[in-house]
Amino acid sequence: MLTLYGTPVSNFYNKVKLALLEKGIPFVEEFAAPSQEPEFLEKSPMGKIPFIKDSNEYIFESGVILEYIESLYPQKNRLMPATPWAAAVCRSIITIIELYLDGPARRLLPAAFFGAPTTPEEVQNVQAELDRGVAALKRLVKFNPCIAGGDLSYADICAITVLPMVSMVMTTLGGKDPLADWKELQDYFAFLRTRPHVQRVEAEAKAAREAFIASKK
Ligand SMILES: N[C@@H](CCC(=O)N[C@@H](CS)C(=O)NCC(=O)O)C(=O)O
Repeated sequence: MLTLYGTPVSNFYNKVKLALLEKGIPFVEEFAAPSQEPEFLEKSPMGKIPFIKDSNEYIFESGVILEYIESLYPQKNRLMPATPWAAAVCRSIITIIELYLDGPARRLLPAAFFGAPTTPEEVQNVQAELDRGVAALKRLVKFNPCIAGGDLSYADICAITVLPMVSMVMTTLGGKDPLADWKELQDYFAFLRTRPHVQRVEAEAKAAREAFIASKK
């Protein structure tokens, strides 16, 4: 059976976990924190989570893991659209979310959750980058009913596991949530949150986040 390593504190871990659940692939979860220990780097060369083990081989980077499970089970609850064009749209949405929304917000994670120092200028710079990313995302999405149009895809899995962290970081630092006024997105999140697997992943993420923050105090 496949093993998923990491912790539900990580949105990229939750992205892979939700993908496995929605595809209906059995897996077990094993806690792992990022590390630069040589033994860890054998499994995940950047020292990051998540990574998976399948038949004693390790695979890292959430996007690669999603492509791997899709090619293992192409017919089972397909999450990558079948046509090259639709698949490219799905990947474009994921890329915008991860590079231009998660990327900038991630720089403020230590300040938002662990009281690391930051400056109003830094928060403002991130805000400007996020506004640009949100504007790009608005050009791509469909919400018909899913984010890329059509059925649930990896773009939805990414949106619901990654974007709420962006909002959380900005509101925690007293900045403006770049997604709060986007009503169609908030309605779409409510629609995704009717799915039992989304509910499970979000509940386990919240519990893990609260325990993690409490352990750092
Ligand atoms: N591009 C990677 C990002 C993974 C990532 O940044 N994971 C974070 C936790 S959410 C991590 O391990 N950070 C530790 C580090 O950057 O050293 C993926 O998609 O898997």
